[in-house]
Parts: sequence; structure tokens; C-alpha cells
Amino acid sequence: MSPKIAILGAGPSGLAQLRAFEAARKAGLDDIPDIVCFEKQADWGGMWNYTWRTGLDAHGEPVHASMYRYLWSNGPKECLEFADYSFEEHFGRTIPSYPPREVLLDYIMGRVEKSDVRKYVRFNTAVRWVEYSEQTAKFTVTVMDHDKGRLESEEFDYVVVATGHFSTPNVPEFEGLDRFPGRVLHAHDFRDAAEFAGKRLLLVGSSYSAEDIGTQCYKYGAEEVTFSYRSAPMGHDWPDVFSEVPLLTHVDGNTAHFKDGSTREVDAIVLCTGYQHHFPFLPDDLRLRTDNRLYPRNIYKGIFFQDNPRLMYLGMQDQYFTFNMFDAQAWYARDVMLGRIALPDFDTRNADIESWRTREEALSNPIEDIDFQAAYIRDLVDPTDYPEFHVERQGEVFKQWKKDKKNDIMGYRNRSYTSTLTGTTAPPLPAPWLEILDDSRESFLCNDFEKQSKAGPGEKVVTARPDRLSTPSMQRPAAPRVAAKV
Ligand code: FAD
Ligand code: NA7
Repeated sequence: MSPKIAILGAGPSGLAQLRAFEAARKAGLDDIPDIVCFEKQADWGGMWNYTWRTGLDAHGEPVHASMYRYLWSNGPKECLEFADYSFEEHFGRTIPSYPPREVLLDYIMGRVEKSDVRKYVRFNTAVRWVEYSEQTAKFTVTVMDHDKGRLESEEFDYVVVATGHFSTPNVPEFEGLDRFPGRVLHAHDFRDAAEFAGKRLLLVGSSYSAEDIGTQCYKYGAEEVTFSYRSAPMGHDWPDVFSEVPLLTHVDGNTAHFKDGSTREVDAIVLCTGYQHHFPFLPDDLRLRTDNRLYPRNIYKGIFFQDNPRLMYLGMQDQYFTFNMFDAQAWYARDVMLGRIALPDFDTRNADIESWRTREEALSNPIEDIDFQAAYIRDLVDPTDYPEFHVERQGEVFKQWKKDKKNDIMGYRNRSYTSTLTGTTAPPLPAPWLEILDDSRESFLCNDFEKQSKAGPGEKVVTARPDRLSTPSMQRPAAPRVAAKV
């Protein structure tokens, strides 16, 4: 009898798992397992399913999204491509290397919408609890079906946890925050940069969220941006209104005090202090405990829970690679569930985990991190039929991205890279990223990027709706700034 599989979450990782089984079906597998994907939101897409909401959703569930309105890809799309579905195939033409959020969502959804997998997803269904019985060798998954308004339980042979790990904020306390007269929020609740136009912002943290929210608020007119770091500054060559200072010690009124004795007057504070791996639906003996790192312990191949490998985790690593890494994991997990790959015994798995972990602990810079994650993905894809996508060459593109960021933090998104799938070099953006305030899908895709490539920098080629495009000015207008829509 074919196994019964529960996939928890329909974000990019859960969708990769669905797509992996679909690919097997298309390749001739008749005996497709019985699959149910539980998704607490009303639609799929996970983190990319943007919402204005913060706090609780319409059903009283914690809002999953940490995405913000004007987010653009923070890495080149050439490093994110699904091996079986290129950006060119999806859009029918080449598009620039750094697409905005809605355009990336369009791409991610394109692949699953062309597959016959929506039927597996139960939307508005939050997983409440998972239990394993040694006697039956089955998991019982209990969910709250908000459409039916009731709890339901069902048994499964395998459970794939794909609920993401950038949703439950890590929120440190700083003295005086309770009396701060301005807004204090975690990056998880940040939505609209325009809210901070004309404001002096303090961002605590020195990683992706701090960097991206800081640059985005500058783009939309923040007056001053101060980053406060715990371990090390980001060290970019920032425009004048930015500064990096050591860790915040306390706040007194509008005055923020830092470890080196310096102070700043600030109007709003955003805690960009990362996220927790949080699985409130898992008992202690099934729950992965880790911080945000490239190789968490206790999951063999970064997937199979050591104490019970019928429980799998997807996408739990810190991420350079994303969508194609989730695919690599999903194809491998699928082949184990289908009995095509046999897992070794506990000790062999443990030795493998430890050897990767030792390698990870020896990494000393982002270039080595990238090579490490590429090697991890290569280890997964080689035993499966996931199509070749030249992960090592994508790693080289990531290294170039790192250099481009170092050289020009406000302009790196204007760069173009070459797809390892199609060999095509992306066209430039129609204007510098800093100037494109309306980044809607509609506005972005109405550009004729091919003509743009030939026109050369600065000459903008528009095919439709010029009213919805960005201001041509190279200058940052005085605050407050609003999107250039008519
Ligand atoms: P998620 O996308 O988080 O999806 C998890 C899904 O599980 C969600 O749909 C959620 O509703 C569901 N779920 C959670 N709990 C339950 C439950 N109890 N019951 C049922 N369903 C549940 N990656 C990039 O490649 N490029 C970027 O530019 C980029 N920018 C990012 C910016 C931000 C602010 C953040 C937070 C992340 C960014 N990422 C980016 C990384 C992003 O996490 C991945 O791209 C991707 O979304 C991870 O997919 P996932 O499926 O593992 O998790
Ligand atoms: P990260 O990459 O996990 O970074 C968290 C940052 O927060 C990092 O700079 C930490 O400092 C800092 N941090 C964590 N705890 C504290 C405390 N207690 N005090 C001060 N600073 C702290 O999370 P991000 O949100 O930036 O990025 C997560 C994903 O979101 C990423 O993949 C993007 O795609 C978007 P440290 O350097 O450890 O000292």
C-alpha cells in the first residue's frame, strides 16, 4: 500500500515537496502516495503571500508573514531558479536579475499553478499537534479547520514539516523601550517603509533584515538611519545619513544610548534581531531545536529527524540558496518516502551529520559559506533525478553578488547576471533600483527589457502605462516621499 504523507505548510518548501511527487507522476510513477498539505493561510506561497496584517490573522492565528510591501529580491534571481522551470520559461522573456516581491511570487506560483497539485492543499487549516505512536508506527496530525470550524485528526506514515523559520520573532529587551515615545516594532511587523519618511530610525541588528529595511526606508524618505550591532558592523560604504554604532544599552525618552557611550535622537526603533525556529505543534521528542545556521544538528542530510526519520524538515537552514535548495531537499525526501533511497542506520547518519557540522564550524567567511551550501545541495541532487542546474556556478554568481554589494550597497540591485539554465544574461533595470518607487508586478512587467538592454543605461524604454513607472530623477527627493503613482 502506498504511504500516506502529511506536508505541513504550503510555502516554497511545502510546494517543492508537492512538485517533487508531481514530477515523479509525470515521469510515470503510478502509485502516487496519498498526500495532504495543511496550510493555515487562505492561499499558498508562504512568506511570499504578502499581507498588510500584523499580529493575528482573520482566524486569530499568528500572522505568518514577515514580508514587507516594497521588498525586492535580496539575491540574484539566477541563484534561485528552479532547475525544472526557468524565469525565462515563466515570463516568456528575460527579466532583470533582482525582481520585486510580486514578480518573484508570480514566478514561484507559476510552476505550481501549471502542475495539478492544488487539490492536495487544505487551506485555512492550522496544524495544532503531531504525535507519533511506536505501536502503529504512524503520526496523528491534529488540525484546526477554520472553514469547518472544528478540530480534526488524521493518521499518516510520514510528516514533512515545511512551516518556515522566519516568522516567530526573537525580541530582546532594552531598558527604557517601555517609555519610548515613538514606535517600537520587530522586523516581523514591518510592512510599509513610507510610514518612516522624514523619521530618524534606529535599527538593532546587522544582518539581512537590518540592511534591507534600512536601505528601503532610506529609499522611501527616512531622514536618518542608525544601525546598532551586537557582534560586528556591516561595514558598507553607506550614504551620509547612515551610521553604524555598537549595541544599544538603553533608551531615555527619544535618546538612544550605545555601548561606546555615544547617543542618537531617534523617532522609531525596529528590532531586526532575527527569528526563532518555533514549532508549537510538535512535542519535545519530535521538535527540532536549532538557531539560524547552515547545518542544524539532529537532521540527517539537513532533512531527516535523527530520532525518527519518518519526520522530515525542509528549509530549516540559514539560506543563501532558497527555492532550488528546497527542491533538492524535497526530491531527496520524496525518494526516501518512495523507497528509492534507503537511509543508513542511526550511527552512520550521526557520523554524516557530525562531519558536515565540523565542516560548517570551520567556515570563516561568506565565500566559504556559499561553497559549503552549494556542496550540501550537490550532495542531495546527485542521487535523485532533479535536473542539473550547476549549483557550483550559481555559487560563483552568489560570490559576485557579495562583491557587488560590498562595492555599492545602494546600487547592487542594478547589476545583471547570467542564468546557469538558459545562458542568458539578464537585462538592466529600466532605472536604478533606488528610483523605482512603484514596484508592483504590473508596473515592472510593462517594461520592454530587451529594448532596454539595447538602449543603454539611462535611456528608459516603456511599452505601456508610463504613468506607473518611477521618477526619472537620479536624486533622492526630500522627505516625505511617496510612490510615483498617478
Ligand atoms: P515559508 O515561506 O515561511 O512558508 C511556510 C508556510 O507554512 C506558510 O505558508 C505558513 O502559513 C505555513 N504554516 C506555518 N505554521 C503552520 C501551521 N501551524 N499550520 C499550517 N500551516 C502553517 N528568500 C529569497 O530567496 N529571496 C529573498 O529576497 C528573500 N527575502 C526574504 C525576506 C524576508 C523578510 C524573509 C522573512 C524571508 C526572505 N526570504 C527570501 C527567505 C524565505 O523565507 C524563503 O524564500 C521562503 O519563503 C521559505 O519557504 P518555506 O516554505 O520554507 O517557509
Ligand atoms: P539573522 O540573519 O538571523 O540576523 C539576526 C541579527 O540580529 C544579527 O545581526 C544578530 O546579531 C542580531 N541579534 C540577535 N539577537 C540580538 C540581541 N539580543 N541583541 C542585539 N542583536 C541581536 O536575521 P535577519 O532577520 O536579519 O534575516 C533573516 C532572514 O530574513 C534572511 O534570510 C532574509 O532573507 C530575510 P549577531 O550578528 O548574531 O551578533
